[in-house]
Amino acid sequence: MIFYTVPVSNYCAKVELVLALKGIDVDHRAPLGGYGSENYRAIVPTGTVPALVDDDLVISESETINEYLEERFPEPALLPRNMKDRATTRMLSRFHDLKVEPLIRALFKHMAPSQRQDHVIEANLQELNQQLNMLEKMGRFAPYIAGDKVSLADCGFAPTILLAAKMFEVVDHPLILSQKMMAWREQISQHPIAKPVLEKYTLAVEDWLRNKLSS
Ligand SMILES: N[C@@H](CCC(=O)N[C@@H](CS)C(=O)NCC(=O)O)C(=O)O
Repeated sequence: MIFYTVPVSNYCAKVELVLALKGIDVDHRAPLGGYGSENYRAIVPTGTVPALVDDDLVISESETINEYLEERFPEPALLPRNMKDRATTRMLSRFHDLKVEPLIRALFKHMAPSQRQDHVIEANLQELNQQLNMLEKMGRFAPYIAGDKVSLADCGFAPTILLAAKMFEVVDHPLILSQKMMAWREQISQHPIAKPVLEKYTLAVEDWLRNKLSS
């Protein structure tokens, strides 16, 4: 399988976590000509990363890729066996993609001091805190988001919260997480398989932020 990825993408890190947790070996490739390029679109029509090629199958969208990996490599399971718990886990993962991540993505351009607008950063931070409060009510945090085992839901939130914390730190509006969220963050960042993936992702984020700050 070929996995198209770029190091700084939190959506790619979301899939990287699943690959690592399931012990799946893939051929990592950077999108030829960069994402969005004509060359890359000839292989992956959406032009986005992450993307996965498995023989004649070409899929983009991190959630679809992770669900496919879960079906193709069922063990270790990253969705609960119980149908209702599985539905809840999927809801949490969708909540990440639709409600939380876009608030962070909207601030990417504000990392460059020349384009920074404090009121936008403050508004998004406030909205993020509200969404994280909601997440706490919907999740179990026992200690992982959906329960006692790492699940697909953790794989989206772990890189995005890491990225958000670094971004808000450099713009002097620290992201203050609740005790529950902090305990979860500690747990996932110390997970023996997730840890090296998240450490590698941290370096990519720090590098990206250094570039943004000097632009
Ligand atoms: N919803 C997509 C989002 C992926 C995404 O936005 N990827 C970015 C890089 S982090 C990208 O490819 N951007 C290029 C574009 O949107 O054309 C997913 O879950 O995979």
